[in-house]
Amino acid sequence: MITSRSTIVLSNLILVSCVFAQTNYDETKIPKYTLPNPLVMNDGSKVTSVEQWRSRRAEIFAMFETHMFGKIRQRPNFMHIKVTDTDKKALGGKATRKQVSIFFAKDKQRPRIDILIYIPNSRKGPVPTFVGNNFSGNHATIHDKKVAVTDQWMRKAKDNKATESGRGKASGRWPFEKIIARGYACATVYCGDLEPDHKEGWKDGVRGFYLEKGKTKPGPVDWSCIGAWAWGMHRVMDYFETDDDIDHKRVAIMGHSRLGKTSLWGGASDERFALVISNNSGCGGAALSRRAFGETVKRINTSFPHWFCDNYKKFNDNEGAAPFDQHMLIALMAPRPVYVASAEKDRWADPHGEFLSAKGADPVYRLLGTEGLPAKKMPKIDKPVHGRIGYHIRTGKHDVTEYDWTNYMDFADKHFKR
Ligand code: GTR
Repeated sequence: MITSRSTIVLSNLILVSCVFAQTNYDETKIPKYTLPNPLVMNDGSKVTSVEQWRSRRAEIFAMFETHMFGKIRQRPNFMHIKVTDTDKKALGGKATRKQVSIFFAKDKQRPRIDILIYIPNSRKGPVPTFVGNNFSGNHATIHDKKVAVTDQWMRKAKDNKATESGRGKASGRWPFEKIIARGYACATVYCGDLEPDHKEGWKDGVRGFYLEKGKTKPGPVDWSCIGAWAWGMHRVMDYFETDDDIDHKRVAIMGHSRLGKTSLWGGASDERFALVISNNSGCGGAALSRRAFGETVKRINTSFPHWFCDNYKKFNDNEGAAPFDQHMLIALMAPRPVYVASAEKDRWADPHGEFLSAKGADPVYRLLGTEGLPAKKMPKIDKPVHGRIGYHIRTGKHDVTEYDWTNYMDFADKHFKR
C-alpha cells in the first residue's frame, strides 16, 4: 500500500525527473537556433554608428529589464553611510581594512548593507578596486576576527544562522592578500544583506522594504532578486564615489555563479563600473539560453523562481521566443572591458555557450572601435584570451580560483593601463 508520505515522495520524484529529463549535455542535440542580431534595431534598420548603438543599447536594455531582471531601481532618497571600522594595520600591516554600513531606513537597523574593504597601504593615491557580492557573509571571505559574523538569513546553515565556524570558509575565493599585493583594493558585500536567497526572501530584503503602496508582492516586471543584489552593488559604487582611497573610475564588478549573473546585470545597469567580470555565471548569466545545454531557463525558473522577474517564465521551454539572448547582455557592457570565465567541469553552466555569448558580443565591440574577442574558436583549456572581451576556460570545477583572479588582475592591468 502506498502511504501518503511515499505518494508525496513519488510525486516529487516525478516532478524533479520531468524537469531533469530535459537536461542535455550533448552538443549534437542542441536545438537549431538563430541568435537575435545586437546590431539590428527593433524596426529592422542596421546599426552602423556609435550614435545608433546608443539607441540600440537602450532597446536591448529595456528588453532585459522587461523580460528578465525586472525594472532597475534608482538610488533611494534616503541613504545613510557610516564608516564603522578603519584599521591601518590589517593583513599584517599591508592593508587598511574598512567596514562601511549603508542604512536605508531612518529609524531601523535594516535594510542595511555592510561593506568590507581592504585597501593596499603602499598606494600613492586612489586605487582601482574589485567589488563583488559574496554568498556566505563577509566574515566567511577572510580569517579576520575583526569582521563581524552576519546576523542575516544564511543559506545552508543550521536555523539559517551564520556562526563563528563559517569564518574564513570562503577565503579561497577571496585572495585579498594577493589582490592587495597587485595594488588593487577589494571590497565585498553579503548578498543576503539585500535579499535572503529563497523564494520568500523578498519580504525581508530591499524589495519588500521599497514595495509600492497597494502591492502585495513585486509585479511581473518589477525588480527581481538578482535585480536587488545588483542594486546593492550600485549603492556600493555610490559610497566609492565618496571615498578618496578608491579610484571610482576604475572599479571592476565581479561575481561567481548566481552572483556572476548579478555582476553582469549590475555592470549592464550601471555604466559607472569600468570593467565587468562573470565567473562561471551560466544560465541566466553569460551562457546562451537558446542552446538549452546544461541548466535551462525552465529549470532555473523552477528551482529559483525569485532570481528573475516573473515575466521571464514566459521563456520556459520557449527560449527562442525571447527578443534577446545572453550575448546581448554581454554587449550591454560595450565598449567597457568584460571578462567571461568558464570551468571545464562546470558543464551545468555550459562553457561553450558562455564562450559563444562572449563571441556574440564581439561585433558590437568592433563597431565601437575595440578589438572585441580575438579568438575565432573556443580557446583551449587554460589558454586565456584577453582582448577587450576576455575569456578563459580553466581546468577544474565550478568555483573561483587563484587562476581566475590572476587572469582578472592581468586583464585589469591591461585595461586600467597599469
Ligand atoms: C545552481 C544554479 C546555477 C548557479 C549555481 C550557484 O544551483 O543552478 O545557475 O547559479 O547554483 O549560484 O552556485
